[in-house]
Amino acid sequence: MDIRNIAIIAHVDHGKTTLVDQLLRQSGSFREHQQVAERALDRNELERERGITILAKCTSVAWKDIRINIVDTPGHADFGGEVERILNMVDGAIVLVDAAEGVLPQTKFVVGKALARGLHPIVVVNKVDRSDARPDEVHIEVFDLFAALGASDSQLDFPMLYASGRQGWADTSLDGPRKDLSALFNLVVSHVPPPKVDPDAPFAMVASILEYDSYLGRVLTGRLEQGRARLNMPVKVLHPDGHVVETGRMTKLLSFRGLDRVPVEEAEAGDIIAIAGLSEANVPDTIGAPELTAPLPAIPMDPPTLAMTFRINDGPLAGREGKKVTSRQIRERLFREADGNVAIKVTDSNETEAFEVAGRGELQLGVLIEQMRREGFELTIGRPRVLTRINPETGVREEPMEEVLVDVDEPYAGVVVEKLSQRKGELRDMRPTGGHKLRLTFAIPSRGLIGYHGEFLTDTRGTGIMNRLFAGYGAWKGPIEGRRNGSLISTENGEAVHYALFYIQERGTLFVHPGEKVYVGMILGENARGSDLEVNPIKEKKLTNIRAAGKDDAMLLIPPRRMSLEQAIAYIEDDELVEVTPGAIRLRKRYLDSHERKRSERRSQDAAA
Ligand SMILES: Nc1nc2c(ncn2[C@@H]2O[C@H](COP(=O)(O)OP(=O)(O)OP(=O)(O)O)[C@@H](O)[C@H]2O)c(=O)[nH]1
Ligand SMILES: [Mg+2]
Repeated sequence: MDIRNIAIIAHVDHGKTTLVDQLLRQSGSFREHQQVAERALDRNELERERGITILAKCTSVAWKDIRINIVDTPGHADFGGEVERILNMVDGAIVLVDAAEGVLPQTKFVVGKALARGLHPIVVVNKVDRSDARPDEVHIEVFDLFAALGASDSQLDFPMLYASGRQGWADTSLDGPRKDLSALFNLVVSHVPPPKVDPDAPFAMVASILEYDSYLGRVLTGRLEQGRARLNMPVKVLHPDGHVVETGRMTKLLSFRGLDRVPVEEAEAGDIIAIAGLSEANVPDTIGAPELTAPLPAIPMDPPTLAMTFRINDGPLAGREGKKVTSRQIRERLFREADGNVAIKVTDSNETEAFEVAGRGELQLGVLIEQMRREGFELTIGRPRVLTRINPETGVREEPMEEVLVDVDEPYAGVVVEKLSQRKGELRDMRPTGGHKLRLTFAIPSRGLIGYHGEFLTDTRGTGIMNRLFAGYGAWKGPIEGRRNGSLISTENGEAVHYALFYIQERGTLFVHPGEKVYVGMILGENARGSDLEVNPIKEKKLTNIRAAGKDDAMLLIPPRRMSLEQAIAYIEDDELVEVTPGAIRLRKRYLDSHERKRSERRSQDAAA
C-alpha cells in the first residue's frame, strides 16, 4: 500500500488535535455509532484536564487506497524538543495557523525546523469561523515568515487552504464550499512525497516517541527507515554514540489504525510502527537487525533549562494523605521518569533526601509533580532555577533566553513594559495589531519570567496574551529582583480560626481559610510589607471580652488567594518550599523553626558579605 507520513505542527491551541479528530472521522476510521470523545487523541488524564497535548501521538487513516500516518504534536514550548524529532520521521507537515492569532512564536519555531529538514509544508489557515478571523492578513504573515526563515523558492511556493478544523472543512478559497476536508486529504496525497526508504537493507528505525502502556510496557514508535520488521525477530538497540544498549526480540509489532494500534506480523520500510518487548531502548536510539553496525542519524536532545529540587515532605502534616513518602520511593519514581522521559534529567542532590529534577520548563515539571501527586506521593518542591552554561568558545557564563510576544490592549502596554524591564527584558518591537491592541516583542532571560504570568494576568485584567519561546543562550544579565513582599508565617500548630484570620488579613493577603490545618513555619499569606511576619492563626476570641462578643458576624473575611501548583512553585522564594500532597498544596518556610530560620538567614548574609 502507498504511504504518506505527515506531522501536524502549530503554536499551542491553534487546533491540531481537533483537526486530527475530523480527519479520522471523515476518513471513516470510526465505526458507525462509535462514541468518540472530543480531541480523542489527547487521551491521558492530564491532557484532557488541561486541554493541551503533552505527548506526540501517531494515528493513521486510509484515503483512496493510500495510508496516511498522521502525527499530532504538542504545541506548548516546553514540549517543543519533541516536535523536532517527530519531523525526522515524516515527509511532510501541515502547518496550522490560527486565522485570528496569526503567526506566534511556536509557529516560527516549528516552521523553522520543518524548513531546515527540507520539508515542503502545507499551510492551513485554521479557525476561519472565528468572528475575529483575518485570514488574508494571516496568509501574508505566513508568507513573510517563510521568507524570513530562508525558505527555498519551492518551499515558498507552499499550497494553502482555509479551514475550520472544528467544523470539519478545508477549502482552497474562502468562498467555500465549506463541506468537508477532501481538499486537505487530496493535497496531502499529491503534495507529500512517499517515504524514500530502502526496503532491501537490514531492518532499522529510530525510536522517536516513547510511552508506557500498563499492559505492553515500553512502547517505542518510529518510522521504519529501511528493511522489513517481522514479529519476534531478534533486534539490537544502538545508542546514537554507537554503543549497544540491549539486544532482544520484537515481541509485539503494532501498526496504527485510526485511534487504535493493531498487532501485525510484519511491517515494511516507510511505515510508522510501534514496538513493544524491549526493556532499555529509549529515544532517540536506533532499533535494528542484529547485523546493523552503526546507528541511524538522530536529532540530539535539547539541554534542560530549568531545575527544581524535589524533597521528601518533612512537615508536621506529612504522611496523612500520601502513601508514598519515603525518599527511596521518590527516588525510584523520579529515576523511572527520567528513564522514560527523554526531556527530564534526575540527579541525587547534595542535600539529603532530595533530588534535582531538570527539564524544559515550569509546565513540564508541573505536569510531573501533578502526576506524582495523583499516584499518592507527598513532596516538597524548591524554587525553580534556570540552568546556566559556560559557553564552550568564550568561557563566559550564559543563561537561557526567551523571546516573548505579548498581545495587550493599549492602556496596559505601559505596565507590561515596566514589569518586564525590571525583569531584564528588552523591548524589541512594538506594533499595533488593530482594535486598539498592541503586540510587544521582548528578549528576556528565562529567569525573569518565573512567576510573572500571574502578575501579567492581574496587570492586564485577564485580557493579555503572552507567548514565549526558548531563544538560545545569552550572557548572564545580573541579579533580578525577586518578590517584593514578605510572608505571613504561622507560629502555631492547629486549625486556623476565623477570629485570628480576621486580624491577620489586615497585614496582607491570606492564602488559607478558617478550619484549615496550619503548622509552625507554614506560610498563611503574603505580608503587605517586604519582610516576613510571624502571626498566630489559631488565637480564639477571649470569652471574657464582652464588648467583642457577638461581633463575629461582622468580621468579614476576604476569600483567600488560592494558588495552583504551578503558581505556588513560581511564587516561592529561595528559603521557601511548596508542600504537595494528594489533597493539598501548602506553602512553607524551608526552616519551620523560627530560630533555625534566623540562624540560616545570618549564615547566608555572612556568606554574601
Ligand atoms: N473557532 C474555532 N475553534 C477551534 C477550531 N479548532 C479548534 N478550536 C478550539 O481551539 C482550542 C484548542 O484546540 P486543540 O485542537 O486542542 O488545539 P491544539 O493545537 O491541539 O493544542 P495543543 O496540542 O495544546 O498545542 C479548543 O478549544 C478547540 O475547540 C476551529 O476550527 N475553530
Ligand atoms: Mg493538541
